[in-house]
Amino acid sequence: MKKFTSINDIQDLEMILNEAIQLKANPYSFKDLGKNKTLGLIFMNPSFRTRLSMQKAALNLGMNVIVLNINQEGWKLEMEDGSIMNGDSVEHVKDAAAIMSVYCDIVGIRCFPELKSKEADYSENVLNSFLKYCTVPIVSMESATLHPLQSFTDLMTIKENWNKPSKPKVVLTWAPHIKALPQAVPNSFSEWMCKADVDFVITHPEGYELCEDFTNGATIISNQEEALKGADFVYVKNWSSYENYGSMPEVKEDWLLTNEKVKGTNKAKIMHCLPVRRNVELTDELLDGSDSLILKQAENRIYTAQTILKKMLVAP
Ligand code: AN0
Ligand code: CP
Repeated sequence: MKKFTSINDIQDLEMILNEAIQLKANPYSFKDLGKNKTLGLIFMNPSFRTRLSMQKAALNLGMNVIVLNINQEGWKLEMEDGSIMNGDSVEHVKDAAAIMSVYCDIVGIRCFPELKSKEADYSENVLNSFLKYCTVPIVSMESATLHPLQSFTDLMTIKENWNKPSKPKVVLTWAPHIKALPQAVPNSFSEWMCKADVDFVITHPEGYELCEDFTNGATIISNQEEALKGADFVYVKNWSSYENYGSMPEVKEDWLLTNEKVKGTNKAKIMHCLPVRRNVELTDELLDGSDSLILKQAENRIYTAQTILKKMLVAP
């Protein structure tokens, strides 16, 4: 596997899900595969789970790991080809990516959107520059528009927690937040759910429509109560507006999910990628309740990362 930047890099979804489940049962079964191989992680934004689960996954495979928080510890990167670098930026991505490829056998990159220009963010300029100039496999650790490691994990967690022959109903619901957040997690979740064997519904307030490139195939219901009816899994996430890019249009109704609202579901399991602002995005009662899958999702981040790294080690 040369890159993992979206579901389009997966050939057989069912097969890779089973591979992750097998690795979870036997995490050290490939502990020599990564001997003398190095994973290099570049973070342009904060991270807790992605950083630690990638490291843990690499260690389980016997790899070495090096990490650079580039915005705090590295030189400011220039992304534009042919630019005259007489401004803020000190190092061109062309050089940085080429050098990472000498030091590392696999490179991970986290590059959030700036949420200023839709065109700039949705062009995935940063991720694409690394793809262009790195000569080793690249893993997205959340880019401007997608978070494929998270969605792979979410689907794995749904599969593990569903044992009926019928398709589960999965609802993605918008949640309140105090800051404008990227659309990467819901875009990516939607893209994966539309390809998975589930009935997928999205619900959000007016003004929070996601980019149709990723929601194609989903049922969109604007009334949250209606959307939640009979849900088996409820995935909670805030995102900022795509249309009025990066803004937070006013929401009059109460979108915070509560125990009361969950009563209309089919005893739904509650999911969130984390980090979560407790009692702003999701209540303590749901996060800490017996139907919460949040810790299982965080745990599974190890095994989906390990599956992707393993594929890159076996056939780079
Ligand atoms: C990020 C986001 O919403 O994309 C990362 C989530 C995994 N969350 C925040 O910035 C709080
Ligand atoms: N879910 C997730 O990607 O968490 P971090 O932002 O902490 O890595």
